[in-house]
Amino acid sequence: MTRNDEIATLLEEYADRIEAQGVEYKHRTYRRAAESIRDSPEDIADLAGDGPEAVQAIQDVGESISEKVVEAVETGTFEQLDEARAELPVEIAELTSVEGVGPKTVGDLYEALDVRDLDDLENAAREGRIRDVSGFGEKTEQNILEGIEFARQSQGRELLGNARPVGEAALEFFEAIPEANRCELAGSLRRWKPTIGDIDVLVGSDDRQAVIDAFTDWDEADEIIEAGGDKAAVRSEGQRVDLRVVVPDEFGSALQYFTGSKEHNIRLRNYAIERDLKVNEYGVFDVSGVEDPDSGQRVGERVAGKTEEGMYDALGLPFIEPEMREDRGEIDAAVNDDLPDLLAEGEVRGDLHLHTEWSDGEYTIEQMAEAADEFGHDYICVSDHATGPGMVGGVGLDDEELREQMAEIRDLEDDLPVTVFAGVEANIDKDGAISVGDDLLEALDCVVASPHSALEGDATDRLVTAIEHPSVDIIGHPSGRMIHQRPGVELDIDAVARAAAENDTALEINSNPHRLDLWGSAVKQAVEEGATVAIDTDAHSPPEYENVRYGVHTARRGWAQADDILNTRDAEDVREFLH
Ligand code: DGT
Ligand code: CA
Ligand code: CA
Ligand code: ZN
Repeated sequence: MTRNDEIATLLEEYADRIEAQGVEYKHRTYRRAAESIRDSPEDIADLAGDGPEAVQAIQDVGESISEKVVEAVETGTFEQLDEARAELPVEIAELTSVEGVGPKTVGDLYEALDVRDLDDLENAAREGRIRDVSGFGEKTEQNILEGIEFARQSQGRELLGNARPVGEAALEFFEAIPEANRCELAGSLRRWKPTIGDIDVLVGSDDRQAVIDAFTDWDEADEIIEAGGDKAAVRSEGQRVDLRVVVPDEFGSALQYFTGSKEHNIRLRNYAIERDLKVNEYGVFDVSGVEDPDSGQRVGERVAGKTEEGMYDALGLPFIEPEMREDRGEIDAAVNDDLPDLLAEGEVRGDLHLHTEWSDGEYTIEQMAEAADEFGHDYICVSDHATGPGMVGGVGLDDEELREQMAEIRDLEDDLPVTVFAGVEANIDKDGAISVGDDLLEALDCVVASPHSALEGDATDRLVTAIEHPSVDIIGHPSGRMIHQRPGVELDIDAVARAAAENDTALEINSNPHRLDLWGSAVKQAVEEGATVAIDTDAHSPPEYENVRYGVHTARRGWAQADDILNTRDAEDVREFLH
């Protein structure tokens, strides 16, 4: 976590705790301040060093919050937070990680049943005590039980968006060590899985000890879990980082082995055996005919191992990109020389789903357009929330406001550094209807329609209905899942993708690391059915444009090529698709 994240997290914890205690409104002020601090490019510790007034330069941070921030930067906490923790001694983060359990619920269940942590909550639900608390019922109790199971399953795995920066910091560290001859991320992080069990780093070196010693001295290592021989593990930002050091000559074979997936490696090994070759973390060996007289095992001449390309080449295969190594047919495709030419990071030219201060974003249309230009995009679509099912707290715009916004975009258009499509993120209701008037949908350049409510059960028909609406261009975050929070709706992806292909409606890969929706296997199905895919960030602030890489690598996990992706096209071709 950066310092800004740490401070924001403390303010959010405080907001949760006062909300749990029944304090109205004030918690929102804290949440807004937390969000601004998290998004601010200024280092909060630097500002705090100059005193509370300097901290107030950040949007939404007033006098009282600025003082708490200074105290938090100096001491790691602040007085009122400590008091709130003492008054309500519950594991608030753990409890609110359960879908459907918010701070209010935590407060109520603490008062009524002395629920303090996840175990208490689970016991209370299993014993049927929650249904008797005023305001709760049997259905809520059942939902809480399901939510607990989901929260527990996801415990211990980190979001890709949190793990990637830690892995990259480790990589940068090893790149600066003279004894490290080569280094790469491996494991699920190199395959860009949506969640990461641990971070694997591989270093090639002739001086293992020097590399391990340096690693245990790494500034970002908060705890040394183990160290010795050819491996070490430390904890950084709460995440386990596994290091393995191999001799440079075995770097390629070790990288291939430790990238996984295990399933890919097993299939590759079996493929090799049929060809009298043996694959392991030390290389590819030709074992045709050679038998060790003592052990009876076949040992052979080493034919590859220095590079990963050399490994696949020795097996007669083209290089298989890490994102594809999930045993989803990639070895057959390689054998048939039928591997896709995967989309690359630089090929995405615009972002078609983002928010401004008109709804729940924090920045103006101009600011988002300028930031997009700086990021390297040619176009954006402003897709603020419409009112309707799933929109709480007056976030969404009604049709009149959307018309005003469209007029403003038309007005600004010529002075903006990128093409700006006037759009909306409309809601798909439980029957598939769209929460904006048809004539307005028709007038807008781009309509993103997304599910935000009733996110359970099968929603295939509902999405197909939305896809068939003549004005809908993109289905945003199709399943509505939130990783670690809720599974989202069930979908027959093939049916959804077929409808999308037939109706020229794009399916989104939402690049927000909490969503990654659609995900790899679903993207693969969508692409096979001929659907067009849009990779969007759903940015609410400029730094979130950077998340597009998570979408790109998710697309690669789905075997997508540049032609499959709507926003690899130029602005004119996108406009034509939107028509
Ligand atoms: P994770 O950490 O749970 O997100 O997933 P991975 O894929 O990073 O798994 P991890 O860290 O346990 O191991 C890294 C890689 O090492 C894994 O992708 C493949 C390889 N590996 C580990 N254990 C085995 C094994 O028992 N058999 C084979 N063939 N490969 C293994
Ligand atoms: Ca791993
Ligand atoms: Ca590992
Ligand atoms: Zn949305």
